[in-house]
Amino acid sequence: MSKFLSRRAFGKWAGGAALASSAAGTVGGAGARQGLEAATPRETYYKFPDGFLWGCATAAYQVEGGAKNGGRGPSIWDTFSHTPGKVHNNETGDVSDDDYHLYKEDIRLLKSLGAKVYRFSVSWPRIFPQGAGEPNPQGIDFYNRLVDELLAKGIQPYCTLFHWDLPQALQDRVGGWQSRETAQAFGEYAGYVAGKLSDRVQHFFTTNEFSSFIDLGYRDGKFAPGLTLPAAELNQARHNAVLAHGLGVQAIRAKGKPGTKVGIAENFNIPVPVIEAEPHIKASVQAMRVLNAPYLTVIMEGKYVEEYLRKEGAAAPKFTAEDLKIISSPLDFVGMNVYTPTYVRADDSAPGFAVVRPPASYPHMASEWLSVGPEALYWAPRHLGEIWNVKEMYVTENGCSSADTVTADGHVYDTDRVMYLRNYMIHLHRAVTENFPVRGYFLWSLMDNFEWADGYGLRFGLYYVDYKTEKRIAKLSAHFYQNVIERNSIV
Ligand code: PNW
Repeated sequence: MSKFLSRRAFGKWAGGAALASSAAGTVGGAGARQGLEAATPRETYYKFPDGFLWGCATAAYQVEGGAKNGGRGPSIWDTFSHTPGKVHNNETGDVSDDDYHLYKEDIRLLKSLGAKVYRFSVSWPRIFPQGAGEPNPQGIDFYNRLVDELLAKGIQPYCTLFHWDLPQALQDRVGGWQSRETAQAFGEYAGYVAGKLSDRVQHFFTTNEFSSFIDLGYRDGKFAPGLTLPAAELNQARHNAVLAHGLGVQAIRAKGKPGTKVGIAENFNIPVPVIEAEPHIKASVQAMRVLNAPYLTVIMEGKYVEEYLRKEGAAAPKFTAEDLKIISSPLDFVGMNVYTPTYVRADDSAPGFAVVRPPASYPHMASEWLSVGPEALYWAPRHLGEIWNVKEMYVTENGCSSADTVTADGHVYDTDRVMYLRNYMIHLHRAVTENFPVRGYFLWSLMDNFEWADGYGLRFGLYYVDYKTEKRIAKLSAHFYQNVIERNSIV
């Protein structure tokens, strides 16, 4: 290995302290810090406000492994991934990153990035192996240990309650999200976890990305439980999911310590005006409300927009006024998962906008769906602020897949991910500069993990994971992000 490419020299060249590089590695000490002087970057105009909360996000089924450990029951993703032909190479989350056992090492990786916050999710079937009824004390114990370790390292925990791993028992007993009973069970589970963790966790997210677990799971059959329901049943499942969110909000407020904050993590459609001119901006505002009608709009407005009800006709969801009140329970903050833009233009015919499909030449990252549109990270907070007057926001996910390879010198030079992140962050900076109240940013993801139907074939991590050895290797993007956090500025 040449001197230039030794780990330490790489850290120097990257302009920050050496990063912890494997489960067994060491975090750079004072000596490695000298690298900072060796490569002081120029000041930029992209400074973030003091106290901006930089961090990373993961989700239980994607990183934990330990599928049979600690009394965990099966989830619909265990069943789905063990069904041949559903996931790339028939891969499963049985072991994954083994974070269930290696969480202390993974928190060390976070610490060496300088992360202030960490967004993790709780596995519902660890807490209630049967979906409801008797809690499994070993389940909450794992999250107690995780939270304590984060706090000991000075990292604030942000907890997501549902990131798609529905207990299989609920799918079997009542048809999962097709039943209101699942919404009730979610409320009880959310209240239970808030009761146990809110002495140390101040921020909870109810659910993550409705359209992913409902539309992909119950309409397209691409995600667990792999169903392809007709429109009326699909819309009812959507309704049950937003109802679950509302019941969760109420339960967290009832059972959490006073001062506990609750919000949501949602990948709403992000309408970006094709060009930034008034008619298209107006169209993008209308599109934001209409395209997100079944989920975020009803949560923020307490009613389904007319365009949605009219379009669905007889297939529209059945609901009561009381349901709408629960669904629109006030939130303390809104989290946005930002990946791709939806380009829209003004259009004279109703509903006043048209979606502009990208041409075949439009660039995307390793995931085909992940078209590159950095402006999405400006328009998401702007729409939330201008349309619904949201007073506290987080970027709960942003990141990308890349065809990462470990080169002969032992490094991963993911220059495309660095390009992607830098450009998105510049647009986030614009939003913050215009005073949209974005308080923090969670990069997806801390490390490579089980990418749902794409299995281990697509990598989103700042750390490369060798799944044979569970070794973690800091990618170039990890050095980039460490630098951003250290300087609180895009570098
Ligand atoms: C999110 N799309 O999923 C999830 O919250 C993560 O669990 C996941 O690993 C990450 O993004 C990367 O995929 C998405 O098709 C899945 O637009 C699909 C889409 C967007 C987000």
